[in-house]
Amino acid sequence: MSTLLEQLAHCVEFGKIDQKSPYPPDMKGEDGADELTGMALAEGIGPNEILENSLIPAMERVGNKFSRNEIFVPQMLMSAKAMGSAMKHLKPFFQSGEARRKGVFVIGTVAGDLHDIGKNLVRLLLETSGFKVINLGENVPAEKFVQAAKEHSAHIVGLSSLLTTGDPHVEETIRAIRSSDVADKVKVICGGAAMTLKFVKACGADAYAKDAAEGVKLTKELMGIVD
Ligand code: B1M
Repeated sequence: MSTLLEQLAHCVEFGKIDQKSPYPPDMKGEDGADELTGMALAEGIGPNEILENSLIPAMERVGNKFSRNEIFVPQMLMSAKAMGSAMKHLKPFFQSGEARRKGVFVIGTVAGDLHDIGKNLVRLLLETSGFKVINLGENVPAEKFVQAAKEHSAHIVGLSSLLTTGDPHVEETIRAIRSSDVADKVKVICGGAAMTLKFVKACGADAYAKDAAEGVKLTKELMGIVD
């Protein structure tokens, strides 16, 4: 892997947002995720490679350290901010896809959950693939998913959930969709660290996506789209 991608991963792992950011103290004055992502792109490293080989593995390491109580919420937040400053550079590449619309996808993070990085990646990739995406944001109550699906004549509703405490909200949201008058019009896809195929199937979802690329693939499959 290029040294630049390793440096970038280090910045995300340790929460170094940009050169001006005083945190972490031992990296004061050094380039951060902001500058390094710009440099990586200028060197011709592709946005997907930056994401898959640097940013996502770095966030995984952050999660593992948090699980082992080696870091706490403030450090996790700095990492999320560093990831955000990198994503700012990648976004235009993902958005430059064709404008044609293949279908309408309503997406949100379930009630009680504020994690948005993965959900926003799924959204970007869907948009690049030609879908119109209605982003409901985070901490979205069940009835808001149903209301948006109706209002926008959605083909797919996507739930993102990273907390196991979100399981009852996933269940409740799918139940609300299945008992509404859009029940036979929409398919439901779930994803996020707290989800498993077994759980989402038991809740009545149509599919579970382990990552953003699979989310797009399954969306196309459920809608019968052949590229
Ligand atoms: Co939180 N957090 N967090 N956190 N956080 C996790 C999820 C955790 C697994 C960390 C850990 O313990 N190892 C853990 C949950 C444990 C559990 O429930 N079993 C956890 C916890 C406990 C918490 C708090 C409760 C901590 C506390 O306060 N004590 C708290 C909850 C706040 C709340 O939501 N109410 C909290 C807070 C935070 C921050 C705010 C600090 C920050 C989020 C910032 C933000 O999102 N803007 C944060 C972060 C950064 C993480 C980790 C480290 C990284 C998440 C991330 O962005 N990953 C995370 C550990 C981990 O997941 N390994 C953790 C990168 C992202 C690209 O991946 O989101 O998985 P991900 O998305 C992927 C796939 O999952 C999939 O595609 C994406 C791209 O490939 N996907 C979908 C996601 N949604 C999809 C939807 C689809 C399809 C695919 O279709 C609709």
